[in-house]
Amino acid sequence: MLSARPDPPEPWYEIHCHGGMQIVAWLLEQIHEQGAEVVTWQTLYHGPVETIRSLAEDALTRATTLRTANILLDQAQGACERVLRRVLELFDQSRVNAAVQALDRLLRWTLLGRHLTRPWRVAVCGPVNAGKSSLINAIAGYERAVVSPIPGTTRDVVSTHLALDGWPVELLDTAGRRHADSALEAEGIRLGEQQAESADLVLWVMDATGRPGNPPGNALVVINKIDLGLSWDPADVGAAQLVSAATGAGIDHLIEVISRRLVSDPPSPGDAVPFCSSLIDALQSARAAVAQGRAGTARAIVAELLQPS
Ligand SMILES: Nc1nc2c(ncn2[C@@H]2O[C@H](COP(=O)(O)OP(=O)(O)O)[C@@H](O)[C@H]2O)c(=O)[nH]1
Ligand SMILES: [Mg+2]
Repeated sequence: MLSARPDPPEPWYEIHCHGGMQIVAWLLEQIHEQGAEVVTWQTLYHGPVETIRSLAEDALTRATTLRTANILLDQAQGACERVLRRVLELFDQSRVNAAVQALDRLLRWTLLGRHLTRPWRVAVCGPVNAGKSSLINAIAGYERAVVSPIPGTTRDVVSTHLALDGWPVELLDTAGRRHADSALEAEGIRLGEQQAESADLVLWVMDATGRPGNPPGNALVVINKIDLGLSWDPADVGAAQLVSAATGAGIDHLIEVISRRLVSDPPSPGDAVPFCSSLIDALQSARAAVAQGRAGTARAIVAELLQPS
């Protein structure tokens, strides 16, 4: 389908086609052979120069939830850029303390900023048969992980992508820890432990009808199968979420708790949020420079960020 808007100042033609990437590539080739220059959407949309706003627009196209898209849209409309200009002004007025405060306000959202286009990784760990795979299915609301009454079925790390309270999350289903009968299973357990170490949050699932164990210190403890009744005192493991993957009891609340563990202090509409790792790294270097008494270096870092490249 061709849609044309041939009037000045610039004639505009849109081609909409079916057939996948190959057809698009072929069409571009044909048009290029006719003398047209092929450019990316970024160049077409905001020119070849990269600014903080154009970086945010770019990130916006990679947002997977409405909540993260809204935050990125604020940055594309200049929220972050405005604060950085203000920081630069404060440095120029030698108001270093005020500049630091503004930097610290931005850096409150370091973790969130790194997870606007990349999901938070939440590892679901715990003993075999506690109901880890069932819990993931209950949270996701669909059958994704393998659930079976035979202990140790989840041999590989299976991941499920979903939005929890508007945050993009990758739930990692790990093999339970127990004595491994086969090399394959041992590999599954090893993979699971590796995932748990690098995860942003560990959910430690325990069986309400089993024996209380020793959940790792910073994990979010979930006691599952409460539909069968509790055979031990949940106070034995400290704060815990009581759920039933089978009936869905407690799942809504668990999702809220996970969301608050990931983002305890979500930004308000219009807030400046540093939205990508390169920006966050630069701001952290600037902050570290001021801490070492090098305000000039910090100023230069911020100025560099505001310089179109
Ligand atoms: N009654 C009851 N059974 C459950 C619940 N969650 C899991 N199960 C059962 O417990 C067994 C082990 O579950 P699974 O999710 O495979 O455990 P995993 O090894 O931790 O992944 C299966 O038979 C499930 O149907 C629950 O909330 N209530
Ligand atoms: Mg499993």
